[in-house]
Formats: sequence, structure tokens, C-alpha cells
Amino acid sequence: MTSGLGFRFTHSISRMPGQSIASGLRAGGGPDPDPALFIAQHKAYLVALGEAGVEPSCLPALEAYPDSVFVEDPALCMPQGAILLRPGAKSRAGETQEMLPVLYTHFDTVHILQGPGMVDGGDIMVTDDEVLVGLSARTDESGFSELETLLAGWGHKARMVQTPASILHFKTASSFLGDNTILCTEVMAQSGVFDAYQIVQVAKGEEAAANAIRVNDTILLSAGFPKTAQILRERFADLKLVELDTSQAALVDGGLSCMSLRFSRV
Ligand code: CIR
Repeated sequence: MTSGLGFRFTHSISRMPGQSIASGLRAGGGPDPDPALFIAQHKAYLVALGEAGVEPSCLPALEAYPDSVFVEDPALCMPQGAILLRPGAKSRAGETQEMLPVLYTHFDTVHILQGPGMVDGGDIMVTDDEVLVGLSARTDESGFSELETLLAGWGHKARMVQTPASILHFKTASSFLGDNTILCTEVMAQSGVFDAYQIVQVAKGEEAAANAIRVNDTILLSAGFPKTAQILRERFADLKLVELDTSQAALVDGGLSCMSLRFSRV
């Protein structure tokens, strides 16, 4: 079966949540995640990645960086190499030094954003034709320009778009599912950003389902969104749908895409 992504993911990088995840950043004032439950949910996530056909690697927890389980934000992995980003939250800036040697174990070429701009990986969506970068509280125009230049050197076209003000990251409310198709919220669907794509909207009241990931012939979806799960089962009848409990990541504004860097290596 083909992936509909134009390639297959072979590897992923994740990082164990630490006890300090209880102090993770969050926009609202909700309860702290339970580290033990988060670790259990994270293990299930790694198993699902493995079953989807990648070789998942998991780095040890970094207690000094409460949000470091969200490895998507400090780096971007592309077919030609990796880019070390500049996360917009001060408390997360040091995560990049920890990620750099890890990227070198997988990629010959690693570019490093020099700044002063900032970019969080959660604001970057790579589709088959372009790289969308959403401006947000964590990603600014200067960061976009530097990233755009690096991507252009690898032949990728970057497009600057706006992340809706009410959400943390561009991909909090949208996901590329392959086959030129985007899963997103109504607000994102109506923004015009995805006019060149087929849009599948999450069900009303299930906005948090929009952060899903396509890994080869599998779609990983957060559990608890039955209407969206049904929509995806019908739209992607040839793919496997796996629902995963992400309740603890959600307490600190995280979702499925944030907990791994997925890429293809021979
Ligand atoms: C943060 O605010 O940075 C973390 N608590 C959540 C990051 C989630 N990452 C993502 O959506 N890419």
C-alpha cells in the first residue's frame, strides 16, 4: 500500500516527559499533568509510532526543561537535513543545545537558525508542495525569513501565514494528512490558508482533534473525539486509525504532533 505522502517515514525522535512536566507552560490556569500518567500515555504513543512503521527513538527526560517532551518545537527535519530552530518561549530556548547532537546522529547536514527571529516547530506544516509557517506568539516574521532562506537552499517553498490568535501553534488547529488533504478546525478552514487543499473539518466541539498525525498508512488521532474519528474512517477508509489518550499533554497545550520529530532516512 502506498502512503499517499509521497514517501515513508522511517524514524522518529521523542523525549520522555520528566517529573517537571507538572510545571510545563500553559495558556490557561488548568491542573498540572500527572507525570506518571503522562509517561504511560507517552509509552503508548511510542508503541503506536513503531506499529506505524517507524523506528522510534526516545531520549531521556530533561528535568531542567519541563516542556522538552515536545520535541517538535526545537527542530525541523527535512529530507535534505535538519534545522535547529529558535523556540519563542524563554524557558524552552536551552532545549536546542540538547537537540543539536541528536540531530547530528541522524543527519549529515544541520542548519542552525541564528536569530534574532524565533520559530517553533509547532508552527511549521510541511506538505508535499510547500512549507507553511504560521506567525504566532512563538514565531515571528524575522524567524520566518531566516527559515525561508534555508529552505529555499534545499528547493522548498515557504509560505508565511497567520496562526489564529486563540491558539498556541499553527498545527494546534490543523494537520497535513497526505493526499493533499488537511484536517482542521472551522476557523482554519475559513481562513483561506488551505484553499489549495482538500479540507476535512473536525466535528463541531471537537476542535482539539485537529492536531493529528499521518504516519505512513496510519493516522494517529487523540482519543475522545468520536465524530471526527468517524469522519476520518470514512474519508481514509484504506488507512488505519489509532486513537491515543493525550489528556496529560493537553493540560500543557500539547498534542500528538508535538511529541515526535518524524523523518525518512535510508
Ligand atoms: C509550550 O507551551 O511550549 C508547551 N507547554 C506545549 C508545546 C506544544 N507543542 C506544539 O504544539 N508543537
